[in-house]
Amino acid sequence: MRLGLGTLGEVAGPRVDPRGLEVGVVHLGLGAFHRAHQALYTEDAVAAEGGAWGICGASRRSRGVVDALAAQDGLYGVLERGPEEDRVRVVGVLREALVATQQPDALRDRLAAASTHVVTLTVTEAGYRADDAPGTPVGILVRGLEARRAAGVDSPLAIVSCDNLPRNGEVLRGLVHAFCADAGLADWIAAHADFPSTMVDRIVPATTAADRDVASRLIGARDEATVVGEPFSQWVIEDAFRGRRPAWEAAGAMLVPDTRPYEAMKLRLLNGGHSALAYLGLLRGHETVAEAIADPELDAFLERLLASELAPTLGPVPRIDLDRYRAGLLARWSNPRMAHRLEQIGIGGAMKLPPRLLAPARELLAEGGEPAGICLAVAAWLRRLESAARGPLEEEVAAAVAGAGSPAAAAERALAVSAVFGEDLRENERFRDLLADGLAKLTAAPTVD
Ligand code: CS2
Repeated sequence: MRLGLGTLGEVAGPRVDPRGLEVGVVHLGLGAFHRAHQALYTEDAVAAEGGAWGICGASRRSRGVVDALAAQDGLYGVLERGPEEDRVRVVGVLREALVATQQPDALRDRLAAASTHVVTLTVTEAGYRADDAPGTPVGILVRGLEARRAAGVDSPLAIVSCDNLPRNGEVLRGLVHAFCADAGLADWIAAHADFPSTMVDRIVPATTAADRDVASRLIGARDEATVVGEPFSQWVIEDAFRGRRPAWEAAGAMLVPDTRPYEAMKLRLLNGGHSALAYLGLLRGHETVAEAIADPELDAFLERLLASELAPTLGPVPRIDLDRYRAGLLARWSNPRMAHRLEQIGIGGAMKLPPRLLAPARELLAEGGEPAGICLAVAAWLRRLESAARGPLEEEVAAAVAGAGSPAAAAERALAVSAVFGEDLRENERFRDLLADGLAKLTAAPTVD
């Protein structure tokens, strides 16, 4: 028996009745993270306060997830993987799924529809580019907004970035603005679209065939669209909506005037810690986060990195106790039942490292501090690029470092790639020396002592 509307009543169903739930949200980037995060907040918001907030999700070009969901009437299971046991929840808020590159007009019409009030995005760090390929997330948004204007839809549209970038809403607003060919459209967008920034958090490893089997067994019907997530989840949203939106706060989201302290906390401690664990852990032969943090040397290194290099760059974070947050992170990473692969986290370092590790390094240096642990993690990334560079920027860094005769020369050459390191870090003697020390250490042996 395949999960779907036909199994409602036979298996534990979603918290809202998917039948008759109209679409009010368009989501770009139908990966596992959205389905394990914002979709649940939206479903819970509908369960608590109602509203026509079904989601139309668009994948960029992959048919796989769209077909699997179509065969299940949009229903799928979220496998919540606690340290002791698994639980499953069937989600029904996703009412439509399409492939952006194959159904561009349907997607444009959804964005233009008066019934659409919110657009959310999870398109990864690399999706925030201003190049003029119309198939990019920014191109899709502008085309939809153009159609919305042409259709005379005047209700405000909230465009909510959910990617791991500081000031993600502002960044997206700037890219959309820059992409607009005519000033009339840019003015119309400024008057009709909001771009709140958000901080999103939930660890969502890639789903395996075994995970789908477990979920199907727990659901009591075959689920080919399972996503896996840890029990923890957090969403902090800038309270900057002129129009309508789901009552996400009723689902546990925090709506705050300024998300910056939360962004810095999460990007530096969780994501920065993750990237350090990934590159150092891979060098030491580990495969998953739980394995890496069970390595006593790495665990001690991470505690030091968080406590003496990353946390000191944070100001107070309203309603959060940072010591507890840090302890919570170590517990989340240690969850032995989560197979969160270091390789997955290691992808895209050229985009990930600047906000996660380089920004705090700069601030630490400015205060006279020593980002030795950060530099060791960056050195591990450089080592990883020798075999795993992906994309033009990483290839540029790998090529710059290749053949350097000494760690000092390698550090010098890497830092010359200003698209990653800016113009300032190569001029900073302390940073350069620490990076060279890190490279020397890792060349001798992948030690983190
Ligand atoms: C990870 C994130 O892959 C990565 O770079 O650091 O995906 C991380 O798991 C999420 O941001 C957690 O919220």
